[in-house]
Amino acid sequence: MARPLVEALRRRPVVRRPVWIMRQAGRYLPEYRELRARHSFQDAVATPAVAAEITLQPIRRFDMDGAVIFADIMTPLEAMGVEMTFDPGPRLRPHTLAEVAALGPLDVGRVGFIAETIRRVRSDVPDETAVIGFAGAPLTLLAYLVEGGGSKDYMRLRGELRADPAAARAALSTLAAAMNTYLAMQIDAGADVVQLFDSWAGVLDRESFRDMAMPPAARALAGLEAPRIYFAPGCGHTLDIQPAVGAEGYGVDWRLPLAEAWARLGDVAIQGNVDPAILLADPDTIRKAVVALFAGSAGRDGHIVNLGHGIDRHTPPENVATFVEAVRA
Ligand code: 1CP
Repeated sequence: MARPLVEALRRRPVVRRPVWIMRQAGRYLPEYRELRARHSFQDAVATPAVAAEITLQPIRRFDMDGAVIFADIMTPLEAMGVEMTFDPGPRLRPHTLAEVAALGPLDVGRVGFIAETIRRVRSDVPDETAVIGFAGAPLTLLAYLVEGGGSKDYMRLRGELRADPAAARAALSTLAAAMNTYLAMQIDAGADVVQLFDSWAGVLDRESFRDMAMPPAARALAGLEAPRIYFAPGCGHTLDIQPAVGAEGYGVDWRLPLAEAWARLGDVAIQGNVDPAILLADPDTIRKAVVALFAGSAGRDGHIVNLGHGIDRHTPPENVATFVEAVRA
């Protein structure tokens, strides 16, 4: 049967405009916090019954059009031998570019729990709900590996890219090959759509983005047999060149109006772009933001409603309900 999220990515007319929210499975939900009190983040991800349950929590509450698998962009790197903890974001030993380039290929047997979670979710969600697999884009994964965790401005990463572009390309190419294998495995297991998160590529200038973020992202997405979304927040300055990564759809943040972002991207599907802060406001403000969003996509097929970045952990769940109801109305 036709899944609205898949149809929108193909830029076909939809029976209802699809909506889901990045980070919809997570800390703003009391039922998530309750489960996390009994399982560490990594145990929850590696236990398909728990990960599938967390994936389904927002679907049961809000009937989203997409169910994003509960895992982290760093999960496949653990299977490649990179040790880390979560507090709440990833913490690891800073790696050199040469160490990253030398990481082994991804052994899909070591991420079999992800395939099992996908199979469980696919069999439990309504037929019209799309299962969304995902991976981190090579540049963003390299950012965490080089810095040893999240960072304000990714200075160390940017310094390494400038100092040794050839070594950086080798590291990015190892990560691109591994993520391509990882995404193909998720599609084999039943993911209907995949998203590549390039969360920190926006720290790069336009030429570095074209040179260092886009080619490995294109390799990570190449040849996959499901519609693909590429999401690089903070990248208004690169929207016009992004379609060369070869995805069907592009996520955009809230910094530009949807119509302006779409004009820069051209003839592709678009996902976004409500400011997550809107969901901290009152119901009327939320409804008005949805009306404004729809006005910005007037007459074009290929819009997936989402926020411009992940949902804030302080968001009241009833505001998410108001948002989804406004989209459906
Ligand atoms: O319970 C907890 O304390 C763990 C918090 C948490 C959660 C719920 C982390 C640690 N990761 C996740 C799940 C997660 N991460 C999902 C699946 C659930 C869903 O989307 O509903 C996804 C798709 C991600 C992706 C992810 N992880 C991104 C890309 C999206 C984005 O926000 O740009 C990034 C950058 C990460 C790194 C990460 N992992 C966790 C945190 C808190 C962070 C970001 C903060 C940091 O860099 O320190």
